[in-house]
Amino acid sequence: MEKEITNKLKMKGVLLSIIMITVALNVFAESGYELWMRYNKIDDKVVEIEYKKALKNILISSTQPTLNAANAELNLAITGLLGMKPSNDNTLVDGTIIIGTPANSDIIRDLNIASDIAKTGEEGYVIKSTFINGKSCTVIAANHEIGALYGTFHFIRLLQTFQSISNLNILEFPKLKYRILNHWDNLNGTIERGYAGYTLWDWQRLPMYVDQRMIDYARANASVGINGTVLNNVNASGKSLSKEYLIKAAALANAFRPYGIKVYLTARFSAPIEIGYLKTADPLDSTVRKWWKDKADEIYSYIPDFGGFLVKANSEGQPGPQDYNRTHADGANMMAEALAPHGGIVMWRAFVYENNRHTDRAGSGYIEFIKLNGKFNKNVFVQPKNGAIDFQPREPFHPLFGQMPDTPLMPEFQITQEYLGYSTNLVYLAPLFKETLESDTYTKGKGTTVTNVIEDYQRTHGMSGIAAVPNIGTDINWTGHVFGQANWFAFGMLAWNPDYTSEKIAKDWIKMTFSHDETFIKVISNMMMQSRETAVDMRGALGLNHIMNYATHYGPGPWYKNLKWDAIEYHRADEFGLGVNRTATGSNVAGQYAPEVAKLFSNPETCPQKFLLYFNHVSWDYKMPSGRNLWEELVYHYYKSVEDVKQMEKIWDGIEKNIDAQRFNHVKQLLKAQEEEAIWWRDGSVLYFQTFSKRPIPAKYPMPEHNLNYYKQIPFPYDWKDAY
Ligand code: BDP
Repeated sequence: MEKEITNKLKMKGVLLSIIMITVALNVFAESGYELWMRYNKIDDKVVEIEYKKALKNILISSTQPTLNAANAELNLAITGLLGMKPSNDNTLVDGTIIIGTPANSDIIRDLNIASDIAKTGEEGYVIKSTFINGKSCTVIAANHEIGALYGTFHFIRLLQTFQSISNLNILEFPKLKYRILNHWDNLNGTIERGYAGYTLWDWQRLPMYVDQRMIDYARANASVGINGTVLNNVNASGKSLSKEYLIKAAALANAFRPYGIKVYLTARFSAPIEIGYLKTADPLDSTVRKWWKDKADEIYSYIPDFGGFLVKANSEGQPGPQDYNRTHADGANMMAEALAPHGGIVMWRAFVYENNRHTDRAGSGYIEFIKLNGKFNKNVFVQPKNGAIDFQPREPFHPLFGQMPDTPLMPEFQITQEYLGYSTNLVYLAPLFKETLESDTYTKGKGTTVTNVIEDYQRTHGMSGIAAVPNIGTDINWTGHVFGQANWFAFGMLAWNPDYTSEKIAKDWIKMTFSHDETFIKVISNMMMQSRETAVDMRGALGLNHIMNYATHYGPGPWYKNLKWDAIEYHRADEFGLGVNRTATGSNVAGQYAPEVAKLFSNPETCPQKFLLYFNHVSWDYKMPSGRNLWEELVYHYYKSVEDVKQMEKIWDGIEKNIDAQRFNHVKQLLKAQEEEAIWWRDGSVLYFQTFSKRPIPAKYPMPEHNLNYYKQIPFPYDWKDAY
């Protein structure tokens, strides 16, 4: 009996310690909700000592809401990072951080930094280490409060990445004026091509209830300088412009305002008919024009700093001015006129193509818009996607960049991974964004990059901008895949300054999100940098694109055929070879680029390998620089992608000790799913293209386990459209 009791007690002891261990582990478990604004206690003594001296007191010059937000954020950061709450009073002590503008702070006004501040414009800032009355201080100063908030976030980033803050002399301002997220959120709560849950906007409880999550969303955006958000899908419902929804949108605008984020809406072109009960939406009809003017006035009565409209017109079935034989410019200018008195802008999308077969979709946007250069009102942006087809894993830059000098262009990127394995796949997108931004358009001679082109509109038109479709939803970690957060972060950083490097952004993000361990940073940033190439290899290297499953855009579908759309138009495989002839002997999309670029792309010998099959139909025997022929090269890339995903899994297994179990397991499971998708793509695609090439898969590779039919029939894991 006694023995039994002892045993029971022993068991209890074991149980208790198991429970204690679990509790201890859970303390470190992290959901990812904090994003990169994760202010965990610093574990480096040297850094901690420096920071403790420099971060004793925060002095803000007024209680204006944006400065309050800066104050609250810095308090939160210091308290978390140092485990010590700073004081918040007007006494100058050693280690005071002063945040404000010359207009509301005597201290800042009296400092000799007016000329520096003057250089920072509407949203920039200065961060300076200095002595005031013999006390060592850090000053975060700007022309406007929003600059001070951005400066505060920059300062916090320095702390999170363990930079020295004892001798700061920073002057920053954004390179682009409009830095916008285009949410594809529907009023029913779903998100088009969103893979991280449902919409953040709680239409049911707005405007009475504004969740804390709205503030955290605004903090995250402000921390990387994003200054605008389009709330609703480009495939819009007219209802978004009804009074009922405008009042709700106004509540969001109020929540975002202190963080410098303006609200925009997608305007459905036929809204005057649907919610205004007019007979027409003809942009040259005076009643329609008046309707938009009145609508704009109404919107501004609820949201005084409303940003403007985003419009998808005459594209994929959306209504537009061409329904009335008017041009895109007619449509855009009508809306621009309504918004102009209030300072609003129109972002008119150039993503248009005929849904017919036998036209090369890659050329449609250019054909439609090039003739409209200079025909738009002053407050209109034309918005092409980064590439001419869609948000593919890899496309050359859109030919409109550099060729519409008289109409500002605002490129649109996709952060959500519509064609990149959703939030199941680890794909770091900064290299994709940079690839477009750094492309040489040659439109004003060699070295006219897309970045130069879009930045230059600031000089010529007083406006410049960049936009992206985000990957944000109601998932606890916001983006579904914790690594998806890096893409939101990277877009913001590049929107602020397109010259930042992908490596630097990745490394900062890793430090802020995971760990300061040097080996960890090195292996994980290398893995991230490689991940985009892997994503491309997986889905068709060498310039292939748009050969995914037609309906879901997940998994392979180079075999797809229906009445409107055949995948073969995107790859043109035949017995001779592979690739789409877009040179002068084909659809001549290459000819839409500057002559130097057209020449480069039109010759397989000079065309960058990564775009080879985008522009050229090339023989299966074509000798690639690697010494392999085209068939072998294609097979090589498909096989490499699977190996690379396995390598990512190995790397991830190796860092288990560096991070919490929750995020470790989260990524581990997703990498496994990514491996399965890579095998599906590889085996399905190789077997399919083999039916044309009639060449063997080199014997060194493992053969596909099943026949082609098997891969064609693998069902998509979950198709939301069918899931009612
Ligand atoms: C395509 C998407 C579609 C979007 C469209 C767009 O498949 O859902 O509505 O782009 O950007 O990539 O308008």
